[in-house]
Amino acid sequence: MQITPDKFAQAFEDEVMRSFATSLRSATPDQQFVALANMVKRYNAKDWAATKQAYDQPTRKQVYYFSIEFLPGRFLGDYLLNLGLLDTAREALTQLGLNLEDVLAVEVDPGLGNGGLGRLASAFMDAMAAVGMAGNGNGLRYRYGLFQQDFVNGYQVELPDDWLRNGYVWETRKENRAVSVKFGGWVELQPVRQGYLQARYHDTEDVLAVPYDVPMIGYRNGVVNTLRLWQAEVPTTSMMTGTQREEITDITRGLYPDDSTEEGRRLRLRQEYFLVSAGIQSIVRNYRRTHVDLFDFAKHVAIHINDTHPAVAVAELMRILLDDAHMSWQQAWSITVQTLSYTNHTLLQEALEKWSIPLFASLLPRIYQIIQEIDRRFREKYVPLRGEAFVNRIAPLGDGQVRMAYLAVLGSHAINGVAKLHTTLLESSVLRDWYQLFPERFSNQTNGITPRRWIQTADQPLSDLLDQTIGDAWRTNPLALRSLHQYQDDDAFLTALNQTKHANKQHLAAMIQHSLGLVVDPNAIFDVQIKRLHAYKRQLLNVLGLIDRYQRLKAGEDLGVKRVHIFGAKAAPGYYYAKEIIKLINALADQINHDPSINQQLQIAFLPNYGVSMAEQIIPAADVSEQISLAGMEASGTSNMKLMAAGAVTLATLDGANIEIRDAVGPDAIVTFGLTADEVAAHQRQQDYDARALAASDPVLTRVLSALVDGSIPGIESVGRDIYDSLIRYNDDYFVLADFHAYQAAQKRIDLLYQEPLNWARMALASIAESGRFSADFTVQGYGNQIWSVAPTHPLVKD
Ligand code: 26V
Repeated sequence: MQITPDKFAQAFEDEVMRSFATSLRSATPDQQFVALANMVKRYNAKDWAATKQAYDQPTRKQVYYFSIEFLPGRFLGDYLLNLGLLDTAREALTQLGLNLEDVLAVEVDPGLGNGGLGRLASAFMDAMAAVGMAGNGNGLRYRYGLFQQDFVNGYQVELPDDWLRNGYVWETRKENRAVSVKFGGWVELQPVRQGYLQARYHDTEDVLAVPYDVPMIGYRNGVVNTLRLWQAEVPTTSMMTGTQREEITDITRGLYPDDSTEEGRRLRLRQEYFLVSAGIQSIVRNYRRTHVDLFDFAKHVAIHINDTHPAVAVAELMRILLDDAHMSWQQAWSITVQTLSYTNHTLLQEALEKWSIPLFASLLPRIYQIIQEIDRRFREKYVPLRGEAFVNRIAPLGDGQVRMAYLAVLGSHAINGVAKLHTTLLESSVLRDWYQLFPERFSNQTNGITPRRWIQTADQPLSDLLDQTIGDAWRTNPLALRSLHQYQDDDAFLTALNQTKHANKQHLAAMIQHSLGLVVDPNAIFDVQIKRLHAYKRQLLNVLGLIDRYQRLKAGEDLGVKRVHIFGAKAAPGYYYAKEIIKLINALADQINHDPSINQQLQIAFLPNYGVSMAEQIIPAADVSEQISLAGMEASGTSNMKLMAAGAVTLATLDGANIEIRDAVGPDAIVTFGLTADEVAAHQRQQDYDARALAASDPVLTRVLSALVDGSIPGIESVGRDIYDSLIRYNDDYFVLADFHAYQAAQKRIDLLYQEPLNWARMALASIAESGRFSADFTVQGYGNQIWSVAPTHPLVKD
């Protein structure tokens, strides 16, 4: 897109007048934002139409990425970047006496996901557009996103995320593309001809699925893909009453309903089937516009199942091929398996979805019939080969439940994990039997992040320094960042790198002061742990380290450096223990931040309502990236990659993608510590871990742990006791105490390293230089090659 800043400024003024009948001077920031967004939409429209037309070529293969979560973040800044207009817009607004960043900050951040899984889905959307892959997203348009987090007296409180209150400027409602999704009722199978049955559905509840399309603009390549978000509505002809209507609109009312009740679980399953059925019907309908039959469907369509939430796709595609296209079971099954692929995102047993058969069968009777037949044929084929016990362990139906992960594996030609270690563990534990059965279906696709959002848009000072130092090739191919290595002994560059970090820290310091009223020193180490609050991620290890540090400072020890520990984390509303950790962090922060005796050598900033937009402010300012999950528990992590790209030094256990980060930067540019996944597994197998004995024999741990229960931290009477009990009485499930000393020793190394600014900058340089391989552009190309058989039109070349 070519336009001068002057012209852009003029167009902006005109747009404000046209949209709001007001002059720029009297326009509100919200109006300024919408006007800019309207300009972007206009600039983008032709490319979007052209891309759709190109994808309609009957020989072009398309990918459909199904995900119950997307966390796109704000779009305007990235759209401007991708259109090549970011600098132009910034200059134009400056001419007009405005600040572009202020206008960008007006945009709502759609919280249509929980964390890493949803953010990954959005990174893939960005990356597929960037490399020119025909990638379509399918998700849900939740009326309310992930709750807004506030702290009251240190406790998390959840407020509704009314993100659509003022409308959403990027979406287009496509009512003419609506489809009908059927729930409940009963099925009649009528024989029509030899061996074929016609399914007739009776007394179903029909839900109208209306798509809202959001453009996904490729990086300066004219490609515009589509993220399609489905909304549940009452059919216009329906005679339904109030509560029935609400049952329908409830389907897309909110992200992840409370699944501790039967009603909540039923709603969740309704969401999953709604997404899958709407999405696949729409794909098939579109496909039929350019193909006479569905026999070559798998040649032209790849459907990806992001975690098990859309795994019912296996049965839904079968249903359409059998009942609507009247294919034989064999034909339908072969097409289904060739079309579908599945990514696993966690090894945690409690997160593997299973549905009780009565619930499933009553809600989705035809789908359940099909799963029964899938199960029957699976058993018929494999019991003779592998024996009853083996097949019982892994069949889609078992223990009175529908096992979604097993259905997904059986119905997909490709299954992948999200980091090397994770894939290995999948193959050797959670999906071991399946790996034995279908080894050729498994592959690893290590996660990635989008350097456009995290470096180019969010980290202006670093981007400028990179341009000045190595040119701007890194903006299209992040592997070009490797040329930074030649500056590793260039003191001028290393100093400049430290200066950009300092500038970003000043920025974050201002934000922290604004948000928490806490004044922090940009010369302190900014140590960052930002991710969902979960016991396995071990925010508690960080906290115990802080208690130890605080106690040492109070005892007059000189630790050589000032530190600010920054946290961002939401806890699931029903996850009581995680909420207790939040309270503990806030109580400790209160205590430490208000203790003049330690002279602000240590401060804690727990920023409420962590999300994508907040991450954009925190990450560029991070010195230390805390990636301290219990080894073997974090499938990959992606904040580790973002923080690495921002030049933070990674402090990590050998878990998830941390291992690949260590391999990338080399052992001297990362600080690792703690038990390995194998060691953890050995302790679990041998049941030889005794947290109580460990703590009792260790004076430091004894001193740290007593702070939880001796009243020295005000306000944690019951919370401190519960957390203490989780460690001592219930034997510390996540080996926090086992890794404590290794963690503190690692932090001590960080303290020493940080006191040598040029050496520190050298580590930061190595992180940035090697971060390119974690670009999601490479990740989606890996999926394209090994899973979807789809080639990019703007491939990114490795090495
Ligand atoms: C879900 C649940 C739900 C119920 C209770 C506990 C629990 C624990 C974990 C999960 C994780 C669901 C899947 C997920 O979000 N996995 C994340 O996916 C990221 C992208 O692949 C990856 O970087 C993270 O390591 C992984 O945790």
